Amino acid sequence: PAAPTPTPAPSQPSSVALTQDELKRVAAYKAVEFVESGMVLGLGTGSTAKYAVDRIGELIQQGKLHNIVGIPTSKKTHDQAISLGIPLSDLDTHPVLDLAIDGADEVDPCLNLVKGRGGSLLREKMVEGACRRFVVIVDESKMVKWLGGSGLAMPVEIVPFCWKFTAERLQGLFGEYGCVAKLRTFGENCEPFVTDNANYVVDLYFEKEIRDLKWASDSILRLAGVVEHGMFLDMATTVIVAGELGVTVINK
Ligand code: ABF
Repeated sequence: PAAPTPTPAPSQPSSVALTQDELKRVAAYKAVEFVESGMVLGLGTGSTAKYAVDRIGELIQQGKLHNIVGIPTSKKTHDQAISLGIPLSDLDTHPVLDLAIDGADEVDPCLNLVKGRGGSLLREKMVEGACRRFVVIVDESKMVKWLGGSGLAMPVEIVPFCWKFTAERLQGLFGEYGCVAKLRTFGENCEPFVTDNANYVVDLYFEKEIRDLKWASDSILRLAGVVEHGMFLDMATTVIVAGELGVTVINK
């Protein structure tokens, strides 16, 4: 993709540093400018996407957007959208979406993504894989040289049955990349984190870059026990990055 120059964030004096939350909001509001009345919209999950969903709800309430149908990517976003009065549907009824807006955990220079640190990767991949345009909204901290390069997790959703076996096989696949696989847990008792689809998540950590992402994707998906992974390859059509110098819109 081309490397456009950022446009200054609206109504912000250049000397005032925006917080990370404010950057997320700036990116989200910019993405909502692409929303038009009558669209079927994929509604993302996470703290950045939340701003976009709030904004869509606000524009509907103000009568500035009409006949919107939202398809949420998680139970949490479903509840948020309901509370805002956004009409909802599902992929069975609307198998093709006009636009989806969602956050990401990492974006590489080719606009490949890591998603799913929020735990909603399966529904996100189903919904965002069904849309004509997928707009990703991030603050500049999410931009990486290579997927996994932030040192944070690459999530894989797996079935709970014999999860250790699946985690070990995942780790084994990427031995030469210094991969460590950890079951995602929460709370003092380290209970397994359970997704909206009643599955577990194994987080993969890499020491070295995997250059052949297609091979990595195919290898993970071939393992019985794996439901889906958080690499979103060649799916984003636009990435909106909010940073200290302003907002950059990168089109694929
Ligand atoms: C979702 O929210 C996920 O795919 C990703 O894990 C996360 C990003 O969260 P945040 O916007 O809170 O950083 O889009």
